[in-house]
Amino acid sequence: MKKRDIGKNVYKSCCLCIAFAVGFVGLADTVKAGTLDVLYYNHFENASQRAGWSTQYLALKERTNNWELQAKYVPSSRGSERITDEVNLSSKVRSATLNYDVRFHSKFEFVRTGKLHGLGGGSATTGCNAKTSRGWSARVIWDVNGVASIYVYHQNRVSSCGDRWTAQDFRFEAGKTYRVSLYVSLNSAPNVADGIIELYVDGVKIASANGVRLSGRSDVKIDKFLFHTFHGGSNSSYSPTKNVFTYFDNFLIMEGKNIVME
Ligand SMILES: [Ca+2]
Repeated sequence: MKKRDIGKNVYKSCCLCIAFAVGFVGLADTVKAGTLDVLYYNHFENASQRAGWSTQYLALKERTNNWELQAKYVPSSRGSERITDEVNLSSKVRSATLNYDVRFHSKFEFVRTGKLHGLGGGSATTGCNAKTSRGWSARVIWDVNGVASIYVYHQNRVSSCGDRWTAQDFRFEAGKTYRVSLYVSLNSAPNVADGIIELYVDGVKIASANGVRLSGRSDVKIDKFLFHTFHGGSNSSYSPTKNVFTYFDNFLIMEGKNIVME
């Protein structure tokens, strides 16, 4: 798995850092201000932001004067071909919010479980790997009929392949665009189960996980953007019937609880 240098995409806080109330703000205002703790930002509107994102399964597309990232999900024997990348954040923090837009193409097939991007720390455990104090991850998943969940590899997990907290009153739908926000607050100490993860869609909290022991070490914090999206899965029951697509835009990761609308 390659590491991407976020380089020019980082708009880091300056010494004029102002107190920023938890709440809802506009993306443009946030980034232009340049005074907030932005850990990662990419809206794909300039060449440096688009550089490196074209891969076998990812392509930059211009649509109505806006650039966005198209993900192509190619059926495989265990869901769809894995689209995974890790971006190191500009600093290690104890709480952060990942915000992004996702549009499911009108012909998208949810099938069974599939992954959407999240945050991680240390070795960022995923993929049914063994528990380790050195790593954790929190991502979003879709399930049958677009049911949405928070999906977490934490220190006290019951399932070796990650635990989930499922939204009760929300489903993703093909053909629609959503603003996803995933807030993570680490446990206060390695042996204390008081971490929090909250999932918002279009600014509305749809699922939350409380009392989670995410990190098992004081030096393992939030330091990675996990760009993960694929169907599956361990067998072809997770696989779409054909190539299907989503579109991503306006990635913004900020320190603290910042549910930022596009
Ligand atoms: Ca864009």
